[in-house]
Amino acid sequence: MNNTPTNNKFVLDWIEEMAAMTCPDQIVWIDGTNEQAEALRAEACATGEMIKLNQEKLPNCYLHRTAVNDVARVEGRTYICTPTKEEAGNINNWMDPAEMYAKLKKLYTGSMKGRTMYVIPYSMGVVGSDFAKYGIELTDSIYVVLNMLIMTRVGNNVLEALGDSADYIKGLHARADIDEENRYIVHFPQDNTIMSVNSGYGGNVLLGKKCFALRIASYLGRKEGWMAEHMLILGVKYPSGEKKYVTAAFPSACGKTNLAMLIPPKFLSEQGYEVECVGDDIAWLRVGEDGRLWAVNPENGFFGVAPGTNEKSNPNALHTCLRDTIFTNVVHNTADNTVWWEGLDNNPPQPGNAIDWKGNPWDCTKYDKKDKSTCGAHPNSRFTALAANCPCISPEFNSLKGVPVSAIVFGGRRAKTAPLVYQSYGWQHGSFVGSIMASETTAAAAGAVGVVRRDPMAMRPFVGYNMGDYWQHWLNMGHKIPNPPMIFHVNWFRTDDEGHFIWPGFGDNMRVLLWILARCEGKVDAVETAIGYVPKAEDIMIEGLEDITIDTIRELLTVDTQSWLEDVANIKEFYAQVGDHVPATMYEELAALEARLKA
Ligand code: GTP
Ligand code: SPV
Ligand code: MN
Repeated sequence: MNNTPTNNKFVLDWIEEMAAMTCPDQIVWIDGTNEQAEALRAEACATGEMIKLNQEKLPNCYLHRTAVNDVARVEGRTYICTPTKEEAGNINNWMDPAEMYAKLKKLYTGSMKGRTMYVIPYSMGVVGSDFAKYGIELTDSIYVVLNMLIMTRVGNNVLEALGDSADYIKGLHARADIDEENRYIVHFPQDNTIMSVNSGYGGNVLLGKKCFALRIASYLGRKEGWMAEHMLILGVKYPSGEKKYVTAAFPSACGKTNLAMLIPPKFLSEQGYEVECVGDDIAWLRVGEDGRLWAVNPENGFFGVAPGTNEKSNPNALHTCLRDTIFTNVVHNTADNTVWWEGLDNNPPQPGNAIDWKGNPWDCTKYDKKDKSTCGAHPNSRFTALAANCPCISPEFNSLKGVPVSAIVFGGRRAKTAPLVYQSYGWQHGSFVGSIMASETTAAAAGAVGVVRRDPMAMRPFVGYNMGDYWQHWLNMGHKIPNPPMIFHVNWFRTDDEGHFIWPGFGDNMRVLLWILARCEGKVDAVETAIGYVPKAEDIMIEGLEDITIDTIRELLTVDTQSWLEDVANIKEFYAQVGDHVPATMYEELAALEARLKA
């Protein structure tokens, strides 16, 4: 290779090896400049890979449609290839590394013939900061390049920071035939390597995101004494100007982006309360010199769920994606060359002016909420937008040391069991609360929607090693943080007998955040129950809420012993499935919970 922007032998040798296997016509280094990105956008529009949208209404915005069989992460085809199956554990798919390399080699061989291999040097975290980790993704997809330019920090400065070190994560992505039967998303944690083939969708192919920043990073974090978590990071600004930071782990499509950018209810905004967004999906957490836990968001943008995003639910997200954004699998409004999705507004583009996510004419009058096949936008359609464009982005977004965490919040979609909010007894019990998290499944992953499944710490699909060892790592971290955050659990999704959400959610979740932070400061009392501390109903502010009385709050806070005992039975099954590596401490916590429920 001539004229390479680095002389790093580890990088050059690896690229040469991958190119020898995949046989691209040419290799192009991505330098992070806008000129290069512009040329790639033009090329993608010329080939039909992207559609340039109305540049007055949506400057620098584009639309992309994936293959119909390629619309979400595929957990069944995601592998952790550690030398032994035990290291990957029972929750991950595993295959012997040698066997997997051999299988992949067949799929990659010649896969880039007639195509270009792009070399993307990127950083997770601010380049040069203590938190930053570097990666290089090789891909034959312009869509991936343009998404990575938004989602990560890309450019020659990454290569400069890497110097001649071998300490980077290798990622190889080839679209191949987008063949579902041969789709693989594979991690080799011991080799710092990620290999993805036969997909062109989000989390399967933007290798800095779930593959690196969670699966590989969680493995590194355990080895190096830090944590990589599926968490948003937000700052609450008080009228006094003081700021407190909260991280929250909810499973995919359960409200992280929404909570991270929330706008407080009017009566609180008027008093001067504000929320600032540091991150909406991933947090890397380290113990600071001051004995507190500090968080950074390693990403540079948001890959957010489009449906349901509107001026009322999440105005900040909506404003973030009005420019410099790539939309994936939403409706194309051909009347004015803009985009639309279910839940944006009540004015869907009319028949004749609407193309659905599959690229077919779409008739909004045939839309039936209960029949997903009538959707114009895919339920997991997304926007890729720059964090810097978010109206409420935190001034600490680019901070080198991150932000100090006061509270960690777990949560999921539970129609019945979990109350609106409860507080754990401390780090150990809080880790247990994380381990027993459960949620009804969503469209963010392929498979059935609405089935309750256990999703510990919202990390079930993202832990790069044995789940039991991951829980032990949580417990161990507790001993290393002299001043640990308090740990809570929330549920915005409790339903009434007709199946409607009882809690208004979205901006009104601020009311729960304020209770959480008041608990951290010891400023408010609570009621002790079998599962933890629950608020006194009068301590959740209901000012300005229509249809919500103190009795509604009481209902939202009830802990139903019978359904919790059923949950305990289900947790036992899940722990047995996780297997031998479940820490004894977790079983002790489970026994203690059961005893309290039966008392
Ligand atoms: P990933 O990007 O997949 O990790 O998802 P996420 O956790 O960031 O979820 P997001 O904020 O995009 O929300 C997903 C869905 O949950 C959207 O349809 C939202 O409208 C809905 N949602 C978010 N917050 C709330 C809430 O407080 N109440 C209710 N009822 N729905 C919510
Ligand atoms: C998630 O599924 O949690 C996402 C979207 O954030 S993806 O990047 O596809 O994983
Ligand atoms: Mn996510």
